[in-house]
Amino acid sequence: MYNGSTLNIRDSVKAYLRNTASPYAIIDSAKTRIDSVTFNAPFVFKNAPSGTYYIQIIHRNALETWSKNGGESVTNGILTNYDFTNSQSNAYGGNTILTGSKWCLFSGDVNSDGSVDITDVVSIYNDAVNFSSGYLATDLTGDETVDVTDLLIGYNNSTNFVSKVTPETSPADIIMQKERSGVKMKAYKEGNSSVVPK
Ligand SMILES: [Ca+2]
Ligand SMILES: [Ca+2]
Repeated sequence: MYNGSTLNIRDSVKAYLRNTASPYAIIDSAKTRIDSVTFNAPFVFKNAPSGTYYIQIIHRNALETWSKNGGESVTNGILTNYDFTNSQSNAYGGNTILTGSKWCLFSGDVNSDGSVDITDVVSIYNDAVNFSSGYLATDLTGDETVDVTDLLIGYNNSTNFVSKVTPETSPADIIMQKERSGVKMKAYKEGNSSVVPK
């Protein structure tokens, strides 16, 4: 959505407050819109007692991303601002990508399964060839049309086997996820449509 200076759309984003200890229970949630110029997404958590939590970010086509290791201090009923953009280390596992001067969430997890892989790319491709438009998960750039620009972003992230890194994922999970993405990519290239719909 970031075009190097602003966001193409004031898009809605959801945040969950998660306990900092396993099993990282969900304590509260809030929804807001990200300002396209200031990149602020002010959240107010009304239910959670003040304390230290992970902030988990969910967006229609961004990769699920959590705040940095250790959790953040959140006060009940008070605006919470957390900046992912100024440092890679503000995302759990450093799982963000530098675009211009901003650290951005990875884009392209169209089906919200925690990784950007060929399944997402095929969805974007299908909407691109149909000239789909509107508020769609496959519109990665946020310009309300699905075209080759969206496809390239998704494709690049899929070839890098981008997948979520959270307190719930172990290094072994990440390796497994990358292997699964690789197997799906290989099957797709071999024309095995039972693994990946065409
Ligand atoms: Ca996906
Ligand atoms: Ca687009």
